[in-house]
Amino acid sequence: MNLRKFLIPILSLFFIAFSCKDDDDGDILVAEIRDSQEVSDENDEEILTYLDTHFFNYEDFDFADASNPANDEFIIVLDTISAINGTQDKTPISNYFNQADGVYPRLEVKVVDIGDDVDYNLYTLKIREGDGDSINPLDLAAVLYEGMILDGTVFDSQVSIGVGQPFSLTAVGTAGGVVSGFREGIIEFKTSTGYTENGDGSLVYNGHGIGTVIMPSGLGYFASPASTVIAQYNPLIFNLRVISRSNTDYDLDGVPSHIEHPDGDITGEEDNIDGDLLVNFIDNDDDGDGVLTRDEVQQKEYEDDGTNQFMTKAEAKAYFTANAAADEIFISIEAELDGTYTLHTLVVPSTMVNGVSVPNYLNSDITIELE
Ligand SMILES: [Ca+2]
Ligand SMILES: [Ca+2]
Ligand SMILES: [Ca+2]
Ligand SMILES: [Ca+2]
Repeated sequence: MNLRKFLIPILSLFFIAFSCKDDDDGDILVAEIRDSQEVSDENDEEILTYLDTHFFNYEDFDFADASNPANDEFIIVLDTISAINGTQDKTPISNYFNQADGVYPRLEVKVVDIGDDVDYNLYTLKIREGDGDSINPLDLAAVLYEGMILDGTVFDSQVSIGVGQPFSLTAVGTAGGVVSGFREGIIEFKTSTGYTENGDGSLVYNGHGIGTVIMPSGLGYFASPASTVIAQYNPLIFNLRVISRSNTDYDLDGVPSHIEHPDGDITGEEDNIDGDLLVNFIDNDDDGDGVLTRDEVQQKEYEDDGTNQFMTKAEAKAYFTANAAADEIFISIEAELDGTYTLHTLVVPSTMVNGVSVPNYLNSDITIELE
């Protein structure tokens, strides 16, 4: 299963609006889409109540040593605090608000703006942030997850990285994309550091981010649920294990998208250097100087250290660390079919402008074309 079928079908909003007929006189009744702010406020109340009345299986996780390999097999289980099922002495999730820096578990709330003038509260329960790489909203991400509504009914889950992964985190609400709350939750975590193979062919990921994200319907499916389990305006919960990330390069200029937008947003002047209609990560000439970005940088690849082929990712990474030029940045390490690895880098020449080093592909005064 994957999230592709849980996209926000924008067109269906219009379909719903015209699909209800009045049997009496044949007039078309328009099923009104509710006000986003009103629903957001209502959802926030529901979520806060949930956080006060639910706990997770914190006794199964070693918080004293988060990197303990035993934690790599931890699966989050959420349940209701109640006398009936004998869990009235459990600690509610809401207790983990306002933890001191670095103390886990921790419950965080961030305000997400999706451009409709509503401030959506997204709640993230971090059990372990993750020991691997940070994730940028423009990345692809591979994630294990379980999606449910507040009463605990599961509408989707993925327990192994397979078909449909990794997700494009950028393509919100379009083919291959995810709901915006899913993306905004994922980027709060870091990836695994690797994996170990069990004898039976299954994998255990190591050091991955583990947690739960709870979102109002405005960051989920709002009025157009993509599953019969989900009602209109239902908040959503995703239990997450964040496994890996990979680069995108939507404008094929050789510069990975996450480097073109290190802060992940596309709202600042720095996100559209030449001020045209295209933000940097979809603009093949970022500074508008007539020289394509791919000609102002130089893509390089290494298959060996000068003598021996790279037989592990670690070898290729170590070679980069020891040998990269000052203006050379790491792009990726690619596994080849013959079991070796290829290191991809990018040379990004820069020029000092008012005491600041600016890449030439972002500086229209410099038009040097590289080989
Ligand atoms: Ca690019
Ligand atoms: Ca531009
Ligand atoms: Ca240029
Ligand atoms: Ca330039």
